[in-house]
Amino acid sequence: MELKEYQAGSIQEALNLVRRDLGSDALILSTRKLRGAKSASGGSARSGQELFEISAVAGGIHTDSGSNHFDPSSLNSLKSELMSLREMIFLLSRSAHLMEGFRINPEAIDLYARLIRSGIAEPYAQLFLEKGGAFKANEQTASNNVYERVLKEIMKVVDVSEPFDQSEERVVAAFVGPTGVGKTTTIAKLAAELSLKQKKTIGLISIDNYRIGAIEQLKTYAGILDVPCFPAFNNDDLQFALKQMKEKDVILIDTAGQSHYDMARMEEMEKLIGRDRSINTHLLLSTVTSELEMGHVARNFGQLNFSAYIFTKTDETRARGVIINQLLKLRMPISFITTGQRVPEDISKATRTGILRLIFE
Ligand SMILES: Nc1nc2c(ncn2[C@@H]2O[C@H](COP(=O)(O)OP(=O)(O)OP(=O)(O)O)[C@@H](O)[C@H]2O)c(=O)[nH]1
Ligand SMILES: [Mg+2]
Repeated sequence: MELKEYQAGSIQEALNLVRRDLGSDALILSTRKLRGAKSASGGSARSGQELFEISAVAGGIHTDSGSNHFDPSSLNSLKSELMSLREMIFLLSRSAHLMEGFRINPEAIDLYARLIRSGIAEPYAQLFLEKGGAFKANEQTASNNVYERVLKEIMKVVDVSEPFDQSEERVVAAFVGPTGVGKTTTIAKLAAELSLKQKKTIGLISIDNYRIGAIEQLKTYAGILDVPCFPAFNNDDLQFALKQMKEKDVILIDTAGQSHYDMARMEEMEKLIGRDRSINTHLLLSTVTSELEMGHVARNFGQLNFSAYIFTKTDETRARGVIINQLLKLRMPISFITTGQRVPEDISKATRTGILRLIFE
């Protein structure tokens, strides 16, 4: 793998040089503005003018098995936010404003690529860079500071909640969301954590009128933890179960997964749990869901008056920036993050720094 450097009087010209020499599969390793330097590689800049430098390698390095003798471990030492030339030209062509920002501070390109790679949507990535001062000329020498400031801006949109910590009163929490997002598994993880580690007394309720034997999964966990588990098919059942377990510290209510487009079922669920202010409802969103669909899920489940998000299956994607996209669409605190299938290990209480680490490490 041969690293090559290209210099020209504008980013676009430098990109053209890369494309001409290495083809459109080239990978951009770094971009920077050289002050007062002279063009050294045939670029069009003259002395005293702005000069931009791009370091790039030929593309296709991770698909070829041996013919180019590329050692994959050496890629790790390079920046993780590599961008293909094709991607970069595509992104730049979409926004003159972005192009201008990169002209002022070419190093912002690496940061932008990093945000995009992490799953943060383009307009939001641009917004965070702007807010973090990444497009200001006098910031260009302090790229670490810019990175930190951008992270701080992202952190500002993250709120967290701690539903089970401080309360003296009984906490009743319901878990809602589309099918298969991990509601029952998350309840099992929480029940184990709360009962075994925090020594709280727990009760479980399952509201699922749609599937035969739906309660069995929850009952199995209840049996292992030796906690009571009640089925509830209607409001009377629910009130009965809540009464039976009035001495418990925490009641966790499992619900049937449902399509967010099935508004009839949404209304049924609203009557059961959405109107009762003593129930804290958590909406579970799988991070594997597309940004667009996640937005629809949250909007339609909004009818249930949920008060926190739980993002699940964060182990199944590297584009965890969808969490930030969702917060920008509908701001709501995050209570928990789940990170795998293991019960009870794979769950963490949401913290602002933990979430940033999850997205950017
Ligand atoms: N990789 C991964 N899998 C998970 C996670 N949480 C749950 N799962 C898996 O997702 C699948 C569905 O989990 P459930 O807990 O049954 O999901 P649910 O939301 O209760 O499903 P329904 O009740 O059918 O709507 C199971 O195979 C779980 O092991 C997670 O954080 N990561
Ligand atoms: Mg379930």
